[in-house]
Amino acid sequence: MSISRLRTHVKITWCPGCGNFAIMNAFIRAILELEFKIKDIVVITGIGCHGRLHEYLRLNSFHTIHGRVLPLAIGIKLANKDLLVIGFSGDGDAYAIGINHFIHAARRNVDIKYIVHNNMVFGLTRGQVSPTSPLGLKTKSTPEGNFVRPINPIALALIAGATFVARGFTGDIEHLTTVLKQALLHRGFAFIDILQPCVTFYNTLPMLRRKVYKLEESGHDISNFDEAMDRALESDKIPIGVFYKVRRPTFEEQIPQLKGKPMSFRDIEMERVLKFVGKLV
Ligand SMILES: Cc1ncc(C[n+]2csc(CCOP(=O)(O)OP(=O)(O)O)c2C)c(N)n1
Ligand code: SF4
Ligand SMILES: [Mg+2]
Repeated sequence: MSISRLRTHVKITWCPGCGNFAIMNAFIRAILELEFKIKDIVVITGIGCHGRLHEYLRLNSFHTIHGRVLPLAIGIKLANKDLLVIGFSGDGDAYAIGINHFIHAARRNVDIKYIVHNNMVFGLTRGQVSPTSPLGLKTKSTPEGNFVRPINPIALALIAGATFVARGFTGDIEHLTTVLKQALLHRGFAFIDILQPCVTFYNTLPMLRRKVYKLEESGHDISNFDEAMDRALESDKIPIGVFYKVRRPTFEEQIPQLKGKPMSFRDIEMERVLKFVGKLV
């Protein structure tokens, strides 16, 4: 199957050169190379430039409100645990309004994949500061320079309990595809923060090209939590690749009621539902 089979005919409205193109192409390549059944995939997108992605993909999808990608993804996964559920957010979507969901999804180890397009600004609303904007960055909302320390999504995901934590870079599609494939194959909460330029409001590409290096070429042990945290806190250089991977029981595996057939394929026992509702009123 070629890349075009997974693309719709909807006209792409991203600015030419936007990092979103690389994320979409690497994602399609990962899906095709892993030969997943297309009918089993569900993509959820939030509000932001990244949130146009579902329109361009010929996949089951759900476009939700700003910051609520993870509640939707978790609900879909609990309703049908056989689906491959993949959420896409921007850095504003994920780390500002949606940050509570991020921490709890990681902590619970829900078996969903979470891909964050981190351009370090609010792109769609025309370039305001975001939780990952660096100190000093001048934006429309910080004309004197950002004075609030940025959060570190990789360290946060590790400390929250994510069982797969990685960073991608849109300047290296081959590498990004490999990282995405590993995330898609992981059983549990798989998180990838992807560094991408917003060429219109904050072009990070030259800086990123100077600073990134690949974890797998530096002897990093992905099973070692402390080592992963040390790498996550590096700032002079920017490591990309998988920081940490561990197998732990997923949220769904630990809920006895979810054993057996997916909930969405079960008959609804109306009598029991009414009895339960009756107890509440
Ligand atoms: C509840 C709510 N608050 C605020 C907004 C306005 N809004 C739309 S997109 C966005 C931020 C987009 O930034 P990001 O998530 O980083 O996505 P990007 O556009 O950079 O891909 C905001 C604040 C909204 N749509 N809904
Ligand atoms: S505004 Fe920025 S993030 Fe949005 S499409 Fe343009 S380059 Fe991409
Ligand atoms: Mg953004």
